[in-house]
Amino acid sequence: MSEQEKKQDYAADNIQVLEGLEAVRKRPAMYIGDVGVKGLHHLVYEVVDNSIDEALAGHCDTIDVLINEDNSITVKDNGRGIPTAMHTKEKKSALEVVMTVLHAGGKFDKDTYKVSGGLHGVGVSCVNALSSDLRATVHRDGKIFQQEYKIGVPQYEVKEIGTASDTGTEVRFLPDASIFETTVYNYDTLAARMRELAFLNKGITITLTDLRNKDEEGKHIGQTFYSEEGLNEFVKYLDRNREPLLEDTVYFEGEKDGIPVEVAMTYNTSYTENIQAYVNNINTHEGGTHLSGFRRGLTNTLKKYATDSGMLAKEKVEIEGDDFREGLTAVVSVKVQEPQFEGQTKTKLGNREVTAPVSQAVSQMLADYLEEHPNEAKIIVQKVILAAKARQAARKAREMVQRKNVMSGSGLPGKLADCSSKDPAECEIYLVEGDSAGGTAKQGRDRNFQAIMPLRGKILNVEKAMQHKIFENEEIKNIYTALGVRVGTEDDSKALNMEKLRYHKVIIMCDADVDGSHIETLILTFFFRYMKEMIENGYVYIATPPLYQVKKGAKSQYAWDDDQRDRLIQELKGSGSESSVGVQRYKGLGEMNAEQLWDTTMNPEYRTLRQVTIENAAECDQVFSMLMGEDVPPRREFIERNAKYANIDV
Ligand code: 0RA
Repeated sequence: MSEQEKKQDYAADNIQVLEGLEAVRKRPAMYIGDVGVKGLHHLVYEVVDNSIDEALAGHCDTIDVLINEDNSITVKDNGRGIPTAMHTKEKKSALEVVMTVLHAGGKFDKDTYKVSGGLHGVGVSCVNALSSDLRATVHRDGKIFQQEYKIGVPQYEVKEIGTASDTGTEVRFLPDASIFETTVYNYDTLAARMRELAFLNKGITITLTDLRNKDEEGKHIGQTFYSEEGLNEFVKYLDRNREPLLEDTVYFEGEKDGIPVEVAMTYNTSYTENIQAYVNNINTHEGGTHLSGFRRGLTNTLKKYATDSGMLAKEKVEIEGDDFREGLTAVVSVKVQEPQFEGQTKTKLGNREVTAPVSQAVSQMLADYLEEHPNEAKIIVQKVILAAKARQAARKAREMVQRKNVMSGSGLPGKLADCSSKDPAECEIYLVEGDSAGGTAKQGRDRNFQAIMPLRGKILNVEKAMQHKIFENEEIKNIYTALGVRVGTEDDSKALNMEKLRYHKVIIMCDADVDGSHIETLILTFFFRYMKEMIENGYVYIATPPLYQVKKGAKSQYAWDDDQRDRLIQELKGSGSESSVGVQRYKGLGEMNAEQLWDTTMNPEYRTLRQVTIENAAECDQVFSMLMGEDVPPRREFIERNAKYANIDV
């Protein structure tokens, strides 16, 4: 082949490649979920996952992630380096194939156990397609190789640029600003994921460095994540603000029926259950077969132990699966070759063959533990019995709520000002802090589709209360009744039955001050613990009332932050007439009249609603337990430092 022909051939191949990557650019959301903040961060996870795979194959122990000054990202590992030899079929360097062909990532190394991979498992070529610039550098065979790309298109053939005494891969990419709504990376979001990955894959050192900012001493912000004990430490980390019931965590690691299973669990004094289940390093929010396996193993083993111990007969209580999970914190992590993801958000594991191995692993680890720790075993059984008694009381309270619904007239709470529409898809309910603001909202609303329900003062802190107290609480009963939802479905006694849900937007509207933010957190905690499905379906929102009104004569405008306020003041000052500029700081919703509240906060044409999402479930649980739990000092510090929620992305 002549040089000329070679060039043409190369170009022809590239056209094919382009077709694949063009599809990614046309419909990016199909490949990475969305083009918002989430998708932007997903790019990093996708690249890091490749290095994690290399580490899981035993060839790499360090991964460095840098947020560069221009918001580009560098991911560097000390693995074998992506192969650079000519790929015979594709007639180009293997590196180029990996970087430019969709799903080509794992092709070259069939023997390694490849199970990592982002939720969408799309590979690094996707990241390449969505980057305005990307540079891959490989240290391998004593040499340094490099290739650069623009929106996935190679700018030159893979070239040798020097010699190397080490091996590894470095990928630096700049997300395409014409694709992503935002291109600014959030350090805390990346840190939470890197920490999680370090716990899930013990022995790997992951560093994160933010080169955009320096601290007072002129040093860049950064952290190193490393876990010697894996899930054992993960569980301790999740429970770091809770009071432990057991001294140690119960731990299992091994392979069952060819499926790697790792489990760690412990009990604390709280009433909440916190089980995080992972498949191939992905948090499966919706659970699935591995979680069923965990529950089965836990229930069977504890039930047998409790029965054999004679403690159950003495207390005359019937225990159920739920009772074993009060105050339980656990992490289950399995690796599955071909995971089937199902469910609303594709985070529910469907593979049937996974249940038995996990159940066996849990049974074995727990049976061993109980036998070796009779004192702790007794503490656990006592806790379970207490939970069973509380559950019976809670059921009675809950049945009262639901029976009342069926019996009395409309069955709706007296405080609810309902809307006229009965189509849930267009209906909204505002949960408003206080009766006075509730009154204003009732006057200001569009009654066709907006319902208002005032909540009195602080609602119950569900993090600290036992279950039956929660279902006896007036405000909480009102929320259930107004929404039209019930607890318990056919296959899960704790799941939320949303068949009769009356509104697809639940909007929490609180004062924009410290108290308001606390009440907002209380309500969110309640939704997170008892109506998580509402959040997962994207039905929960937070209203954003303005902080200031800037006035001059008859002209008035609103500002949501100090910068905006200052700009408005300048604008109005510059606008001719004699009268002076006045600024009003809204301390509460009550200071606005009905019209102002409608204009700024309730009118769908102008308002900004922040949708509540669960970004990082493990971290989220911790944030709520810290904000609302027993341990007051860290809560105060957290609220003072940061009135919003670290990982509940609103
Ligand atoms: C396939 C084969 C080999 C290495 C890799 C993939 C590899 C990929 C990535 C992605 C990021 N870091 C990586 N490190 C390695 C090597 C096969 C061999 O050397 O025999």
